Amino acid sequence: MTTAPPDGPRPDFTIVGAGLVGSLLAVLLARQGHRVELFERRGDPRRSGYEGGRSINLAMAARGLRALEAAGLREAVMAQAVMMRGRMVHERGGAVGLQRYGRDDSEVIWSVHRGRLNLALLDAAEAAGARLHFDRRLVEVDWDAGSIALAGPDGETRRHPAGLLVGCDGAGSALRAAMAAVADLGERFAPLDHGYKEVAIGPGPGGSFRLEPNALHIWPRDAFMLIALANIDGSFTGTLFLASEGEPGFSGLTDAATVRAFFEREFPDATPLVDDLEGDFFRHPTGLLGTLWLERWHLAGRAVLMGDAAHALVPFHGQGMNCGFEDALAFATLVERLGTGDPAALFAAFAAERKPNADAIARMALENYVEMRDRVDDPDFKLKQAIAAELQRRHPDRFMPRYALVTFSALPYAQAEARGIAQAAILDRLATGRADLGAIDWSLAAELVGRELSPLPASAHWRFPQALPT
Ligand code: FAD
Ligand code: E1W
Repeated sequence: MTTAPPDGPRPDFTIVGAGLVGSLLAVLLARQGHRVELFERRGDPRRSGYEGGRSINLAMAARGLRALEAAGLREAVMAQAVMMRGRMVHERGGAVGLQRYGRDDSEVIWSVHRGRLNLALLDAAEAAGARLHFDRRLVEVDWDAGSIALAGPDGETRRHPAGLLVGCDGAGSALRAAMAAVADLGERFAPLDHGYKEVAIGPGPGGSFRLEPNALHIWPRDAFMLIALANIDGSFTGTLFLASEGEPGFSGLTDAATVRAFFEREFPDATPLVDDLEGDFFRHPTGLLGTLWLERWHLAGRAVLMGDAAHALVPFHGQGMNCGFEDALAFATLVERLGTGDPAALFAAFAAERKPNADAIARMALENYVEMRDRVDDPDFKLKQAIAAELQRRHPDRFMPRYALVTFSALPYAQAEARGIAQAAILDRLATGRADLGAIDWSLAAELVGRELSPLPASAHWRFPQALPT
């Protein structure tokens, strides 16, 4: 229920949600000179701190960095990032090995602190002239009046005149719900039967790292897995991905002794590094995972969705934020090109460009879960990876591993997916019945690559200039 008439002038853009995507979009649009207002449900993290002081980190890849660069923030973010050269796989038997992600240090990803990244983006948005409103939760849109209602922490609701509405309010988007009340968005949420839990690994003596810092650690265990990413202070954030029900599952991990026994049995080398396993396990909520599919992202020139609000993904490719940042950059680029005179056309152009790509990364992220859990330590997988590396060396103009296309390049995700399918068929054909690289028929390989793969476009070869490693 609204209590007062709308206050304040009507902005050009009203962004709902000042998370990673909303705050980046505010920077990009405000820098173009647009009047931007940003409404965020939570308090200002610059005053109240973020996420209860927990360190949560994310893998930043080329697409994310490219968007940050456009916002003038690449250097500031990279100064606090930890380089990850590959996945460090901790096998059941205790064997540990680094599998490089790319060919060299121009093909790496970066562990960044979510809270600090958000702060940097909020500061930049304000500096660019965006108006930020915290403790303002979108509760209602009056489509006829063109106003929104926002609830404060005291429960009081205020109305504001809305500009073009952009929903960056995450997977549980309130703007999406308000749009769905007046139009069929073709929404479908496909829950994953697995959830996640974060556990903290503290720094060693003198801020040292108790695991190799420059890697993404993975303990793949077929039906579940643990991962850990480094923070610059020597700590790591670990995340357990596990079935919600069944054995083993979160539903069975109900007391301290069971949790400890599970960790000690499954992750004997990691468990002693978790300082307060039981505390973390029972204090931190179990996160839910799933894929959100929408047929429509926009409402007749009034409102548009992006980031998780439009396409929540499962996290197994580390691309949710990267994709959301790419959305924000694509939208800002279209605003620059088309202007705001015909918002329906602007929103339609945005959805036409981005939706096929978001759909593609959503599918690839789902596939990667299976790969991560039970393929990274499998001999057939390793042979195919080795063949792929050799094919790239022999045919760099046509063959690039799908992981590299997704993670290091700016090739649209849909094209990365399509090329990945063609490449997988070639790898299948070459690897079948072969035990090692020495047995591969390289002339057949050359023929298949020439026939099945067109030359890669320039966007696939795009790389960042080497940044300073931490
Ligand atoms: P959010 O970050 O969810 O931000 C939404 C914002 O909107 C929040 O600030 C929220 O408070 C606000 N909000 C919500 N409702 C309202 C309302 N009614 N009114 C006003 N404000 C509102 N991505 C990667 O690229 N790399 C990774 O390594 C990676 N790892 C991940 C690991 C896990 C376990 C998970 C779950 C996700 C991971 N992701 C990763 C995905 C990434 O977290 C998301 O894609 C990203 O946070 C999406 O940003 P967003 O701004 O769209 O949404
Ligand atoms: C990355 C949460 C998260 C983030 C990630 C990745 C994974 C598994 C997860 C995918 C990957 C970086 N991945 N890593 N190794 N092989 N594939 O590349 O971000 Cl669970």
